[in-house]
Amino acid sequence: MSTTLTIYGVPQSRAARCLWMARELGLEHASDPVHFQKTRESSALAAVNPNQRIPALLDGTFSLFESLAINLYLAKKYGAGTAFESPTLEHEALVTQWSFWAMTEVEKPLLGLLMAAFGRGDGQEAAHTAALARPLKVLNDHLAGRAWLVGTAFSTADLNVAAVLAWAYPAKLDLSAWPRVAEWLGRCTARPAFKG
Ligand SMILES: N[C@@H](CCC(=O)N[C@@H](CS)C(=O)NCC(=O)O)C(=O)O
Repeated sequence: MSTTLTIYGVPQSRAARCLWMARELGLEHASDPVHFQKTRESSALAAVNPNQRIPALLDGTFSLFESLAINLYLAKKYGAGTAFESPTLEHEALVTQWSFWAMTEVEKPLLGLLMAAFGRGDGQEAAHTAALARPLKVLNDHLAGRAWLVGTAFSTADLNVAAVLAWAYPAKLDLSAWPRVAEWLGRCTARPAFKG
């Protein structure tokens, strides 16, 4: 499919989430690989995202920021006829629920562990690990008897949550207490579009 999409941000950043979605949908897109240490130096990025953070998306004249919001938009606009199209309002609501959940319940403490793994911890690693126990139990319980978060196929809910939770690997978070989460995350990250 020919598109006018530009995704801003190096793959070694939250832009990876949107690059993953773009690959899942087979979207042609340009990349402006703004580095996360140089976001303030890019006037092109500032024009698209006044927060001067990556990722950001430009689709024609439409601009959007927030990694998971970008993925919800890409799925809705370009995912018709694929597993990324929500068949019902309720399915779509659950996709939104899990996406917000990943950002509000998981991302911050996991980022704390990720920074620690790269030698830039805040000394609160025990608290971050403890904070993750509650959402990881919720996810582990939810995955009992189901392969995917919403419906019967890999969806934007899986992609958005896994894209956040994949930090568990470089953060060296031991997921063995939540085996269904570990297996599900393995299934998500085994997808060719993730590896790409
Ligand atoms: N909630 C935002 C967070 C964006 C964000 O903080 N991105 C980082 C890179 S992963 C960044 O741009 N850092 C540079 C800066 O904050 O100036 C999203 O998910 O898109």
